[in-house]
Amino acid sequence: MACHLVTGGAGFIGSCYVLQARRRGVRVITLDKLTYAGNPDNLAALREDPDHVFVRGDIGNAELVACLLATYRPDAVVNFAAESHVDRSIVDPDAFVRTNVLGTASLLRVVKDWWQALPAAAAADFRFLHVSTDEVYGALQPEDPPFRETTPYSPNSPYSASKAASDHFVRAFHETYGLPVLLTNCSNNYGPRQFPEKLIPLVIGNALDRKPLPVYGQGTNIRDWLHVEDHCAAIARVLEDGRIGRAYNVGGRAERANVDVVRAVCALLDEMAPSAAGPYADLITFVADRPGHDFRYAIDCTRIERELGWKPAHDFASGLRETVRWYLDNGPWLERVRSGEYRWWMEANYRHRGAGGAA
Ligand code: NAD
Ligand code: TDX
Repeated sequence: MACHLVTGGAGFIGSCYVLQARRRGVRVITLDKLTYAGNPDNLAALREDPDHVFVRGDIGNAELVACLLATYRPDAVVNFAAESHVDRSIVDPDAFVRTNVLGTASLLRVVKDWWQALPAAAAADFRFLHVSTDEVYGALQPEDPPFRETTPYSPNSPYSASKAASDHFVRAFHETYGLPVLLTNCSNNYGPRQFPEKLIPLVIGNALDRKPLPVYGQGTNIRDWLHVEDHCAAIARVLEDGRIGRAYNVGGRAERANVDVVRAVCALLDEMAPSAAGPYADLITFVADRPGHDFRYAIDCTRIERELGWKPAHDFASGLRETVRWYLDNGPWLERVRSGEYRWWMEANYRHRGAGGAA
């Protein structure tokens, strides 16, 4: 039975990957620190599953990682663990350096030491897949072609700078030690179980509470949206047949201006959870912009389509509808993650923006 060590598997994308991998019959060891964004509820379906092991811990804990590798002898390490929110990286960049840069570098070193001691056949079959982002490429203007794997890195936020640094370490471990690495650079994900600091679930939660829906700047910034299930299917394809040392861009070919995404969410809520107080779009509030806000991201995913035959299965309209439905059907999940630390974050990020208190 194949076995994957999945870091950050209690987060939004990692949990989707873990659930998919278990459906494919892969044994999974999840290593997750359970930061504010990590949520064991995301893996509740696997509580009785003997082929899923959950370990709470830090990717930067070399002893723990070495012990997990020696105990479970995984065929692949899939590294999702990261601080992932751009606005938080503006408030506290150090945390991003600790996990995304130092944590990834430590993980690579421990994996490399273990991999070098494997018998030849196991060493040849092993893969280290690092999950990265399109944000490492910087920002596009409206007329620019989408990011390709050859686009030079030009990160603008502490978050994207830390992800770019981690990507460079991954490449360096391949060039220097021959570690069989793969990278994926993905666009904005959406879908069930996304922490509600990110645009789509934040808007759903605030709308249901009749709170302001904070849109940064003019709402004209563009993101390329990909359903999380499609992202995880792409990672599985890259692990199976990706060329060692290569990066694969993954995107949804679904560019949308932020304000249009927020309006689309409002229209779905008007239909599925109508409010006597009026249309949800009345709550849209333009607030102070994100410093250094990248204008546009767009992914050219020709390489993964041509080489590996991957294509997204969801279109944005139906994927968004299904996502809104999930949040409406999972009120207790949303309420639990919006208690505690979340309240502090909403106060810290939105009070000074002039939204009249978005939380
Ligand atoms: P998330 O914030 O929802 O989850 C991150 C997970 O990592 C959490 O479970 C957290 O507890 C865990 N974690 C954090 N620090 C850790 C550490 N030091 N050791 C072990 N676990 C730790 O993030 P996400 O949206 O699921 O993103 C997952 C990965 O995908 C990240 O690497 C991110 O950069 C990348 N990515 C995200 C998107 C997106 O749109 N969300 C797009 C492209 C790439
Ligand atoms: O309240 C908000 N209002 C708003 O207008 C928030 C939280 C966001 N925005 C804007 C900023 C972005 O242009 O919406 C867009 C999407 O914002 P986020 O959901 O914070 O995502 P983004 O900054 O684009 O980064 C995401 O995609 C790439 C993920 O968080 C990253 O982890 C991933 O690497």
